[in-house]
Amino acid sequence: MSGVVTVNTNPYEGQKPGTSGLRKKVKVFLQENYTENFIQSILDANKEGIVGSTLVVGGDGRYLVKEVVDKIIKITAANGVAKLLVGQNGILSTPAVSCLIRKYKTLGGIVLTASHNPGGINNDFGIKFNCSNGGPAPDHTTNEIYELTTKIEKYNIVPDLKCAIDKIGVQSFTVEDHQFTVEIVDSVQDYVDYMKEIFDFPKIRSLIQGSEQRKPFNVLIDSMSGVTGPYVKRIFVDELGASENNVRRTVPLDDFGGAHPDPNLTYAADLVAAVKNGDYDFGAAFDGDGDRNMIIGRGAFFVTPSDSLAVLANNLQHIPYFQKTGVQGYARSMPTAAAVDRVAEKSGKEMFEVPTGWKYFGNLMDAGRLSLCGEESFGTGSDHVREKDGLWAALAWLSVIAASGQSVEDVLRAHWAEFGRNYFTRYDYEECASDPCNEMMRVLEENITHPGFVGSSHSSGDKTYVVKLADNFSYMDPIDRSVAMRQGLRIIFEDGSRIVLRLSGTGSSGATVRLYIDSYEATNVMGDAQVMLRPLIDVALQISQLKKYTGRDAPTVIT
Ligand code: VG1
Ligand code: CO
Repeated sequence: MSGVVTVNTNPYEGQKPGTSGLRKKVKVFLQENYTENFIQSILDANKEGIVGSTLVVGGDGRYLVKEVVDKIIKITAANGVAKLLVGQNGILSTPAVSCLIRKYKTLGGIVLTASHNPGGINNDFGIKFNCSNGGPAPDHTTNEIYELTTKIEKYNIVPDLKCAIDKIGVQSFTVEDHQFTVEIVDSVQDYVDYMKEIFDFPKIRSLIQGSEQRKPFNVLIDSMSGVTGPYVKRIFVDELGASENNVRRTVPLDDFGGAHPDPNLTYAADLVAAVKNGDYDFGAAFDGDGDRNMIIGRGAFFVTPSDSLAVLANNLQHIPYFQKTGVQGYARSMPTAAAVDRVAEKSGKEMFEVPTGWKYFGNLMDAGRLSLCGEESFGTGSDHVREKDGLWAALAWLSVIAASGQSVEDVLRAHWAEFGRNYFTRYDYEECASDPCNEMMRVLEENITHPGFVGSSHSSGDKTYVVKLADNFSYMDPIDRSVAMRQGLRIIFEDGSRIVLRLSGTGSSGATVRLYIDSYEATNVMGDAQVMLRPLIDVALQISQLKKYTGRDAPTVIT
């Protein structure tokens, strides 16, 4: 029998969850009681349901995950939780956590990840709470958690409870007068079973292996040393018959091999090079926790996430899951280009525009109004879970290709020919000084909301843009009527082109400025996005005075 100890503690400043959980440097989490305070606050925010509940716990394998899993086991035991489902060695991808919460109908889950942020002792760690629908906690819950962290005085822990998280199976403990059970589960099994229900695996298998009519479709799948490695091996190699040469970086490393586990053209440049120079038909990469995806075709033809969403929206009939459930509406985050809106219009489906962050999609899915959604930040997913899902997106693309018989590039060309093209680019200025960036946003908001800004003209080269609307985006959730204010500055021009600026809410230090640019062309669809958008980028840099405030001549990452 183990005893509960109540430990006195003091609040830490700054435990406010951002776009997706609390993310800080590992060394911040290592401060005395820092992590304990936050976990106790998560449990306290769920006070009503916590005693006797079941929770899912897992993370992306980064530095500190195992230690924090151990703390969570000891703290939840002391707070009356009845059972934990923990991924073996603490490993669970973010979509797999969502899958487990929903399948086993638990109260929620705790996800240990800083997602696409680098890992290792000198980099980032993160903790996120997901609710019983499997999705990230909504703002009112994260605000409550934060409020609790500012006042916390004690936490409960069972310090001498010893649980082996490397052994699959059930371990039971008597904690004072209650039973506490930890079930260590295979990290991938439930998720893989679910993917086999959603997709036609035999069909994707025959695409990859080839058939009498078609030569093998050669894929290169890159886990970027993140959590998806074991999932990729099980799905692509064991189930779909790809070879070991078709997968790379599939061993999760606690520092992601020193790389930035973010699947974009900059941080996944070596995948892009391998596909460009090799005989590959398809490349995909996922981020540290497995919720993001990047899709490229033969010759490293790049599919923007906004286009990816639109193409999938237009092709859901090829996926068995949607044949069963039907397709309700679509949604995208505000900065995401509006390509999917055109598909919604054609098919007469509802279309929603929500703030940045996956938590804003959950209510719409729970209400049965949303089937497919995405963000420009390499996030795509459906109502099969309540997180974006990188592997799901790759399997969805392979389903479309298996059905159409076309290459990735041909699928896109056909899409643009039918719908026109939303050219899109995003400039990230990472780790700038915070104060000048805040000042830039303040001044910009003042300028663009000033009477007279609407109707003003802005020129670069031979292009002139006239402002139609400018604001700081706010959103009212159609289901619970909650309001999210100040979600990004947007300037919309008369021809429909857009400039959006916001500060990142996932960084762990300094400020990251994100500048999003998009513009629609009905017929001129084969241009180079950077060339097509250059005048609009120049206008954005003029209006925002970004160079002056950040001191940066060029962005860190261009997508
Ligand atoms: C970024 C993206 C956002 C995404 C979030 C979490 O947020 O822009 O679209 O939902 O990361 O993704 P921000 O606030 O830094 O712009 V993940 O894969 O890091 O959980
Ligand atoms: Co992620």
